[in-house]
Amino acid sequence: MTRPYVFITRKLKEELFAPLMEIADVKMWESESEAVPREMLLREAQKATALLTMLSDKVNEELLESAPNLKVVANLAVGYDNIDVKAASDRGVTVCNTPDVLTETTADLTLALMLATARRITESQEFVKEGRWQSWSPYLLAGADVHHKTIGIVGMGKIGQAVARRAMGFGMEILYHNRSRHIEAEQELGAAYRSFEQLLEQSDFVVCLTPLTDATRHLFNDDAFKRMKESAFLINVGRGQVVDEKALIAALHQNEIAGAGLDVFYEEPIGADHPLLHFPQVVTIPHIGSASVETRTMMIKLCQDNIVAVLQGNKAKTIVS
Ligand code: 8YV
Repeated sequence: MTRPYVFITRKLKEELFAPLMEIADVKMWESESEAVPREMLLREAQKATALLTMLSDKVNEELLESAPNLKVVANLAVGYDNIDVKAASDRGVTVCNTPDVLTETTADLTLALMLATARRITESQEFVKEGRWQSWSPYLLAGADVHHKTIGIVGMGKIGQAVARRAMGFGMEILYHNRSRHIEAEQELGAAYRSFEQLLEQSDFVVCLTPLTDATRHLFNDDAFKRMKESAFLINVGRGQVVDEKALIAALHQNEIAGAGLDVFYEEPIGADHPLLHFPQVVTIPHIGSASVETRTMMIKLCQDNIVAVLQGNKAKTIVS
């Protein structure tokens, strides 16, 4: 019997893949930082029994059509907006993601970004590095308090709840908006449900963690920014396309909001000439929500476990479809 063939779309630590290599032929794309070219991905998909993919790989009809042997796609992320899950399910291809293992790490980063934005940490570092710190003044780089303010979490899934737990430690009032209510979160975290509009109007920090779907694309539009307090900050650790970037830029120009902390962007990666980089009140980081060494290892292992399970005829641990 021929061994299954697994294609991994980035160069990852080979030593992590011993269990998979025992049962399958494994090939990795040679680069750690560059996405695999589309033609090559399509070529590899033709032979693949399993794919380990990144958010930058589009798993759509075109790819699935060219992959007759494909049984499982394991995406190295909790989000899977790069995958046409319905088209995969229709063909009997299992789609897996990496929930849970990245929850706490992503919540840590969310708090870090919120604090950095409110307290002007990156601006302060540039100030010191550029030798501009020559005297002290009472309002030097004075930012906004985080403690005891109101946080509004849009998307109260596991990461949203982990953010809320951290916010409790800062004495914050916690509001949330979600497709469905989370009675447990309300009881355990004292989080209060609000409509999206109420949340925007009442929060000092609006934290976007909602997945990208047709319903959430451009959720943050002109109207949303107009509803936010002029003193409020948008913190986006979810998906860039949930925010209409043109509307955000206009809102920042018109001081409709105080600033933004952004881990995600409409089109990634962004270049050094991106308009959002011109605002001192915007902190930008390169989609590193779950990027700790420990968590990346757990995400990779979970992808591998899922692939091994499917290849051995068992049920994968974390199935999307
Ligand atoms: C990842 C993410 O950092 O899991 C997700 O959905 O957006 C992040 O955790 C990254 O995109 C890895 O693919």
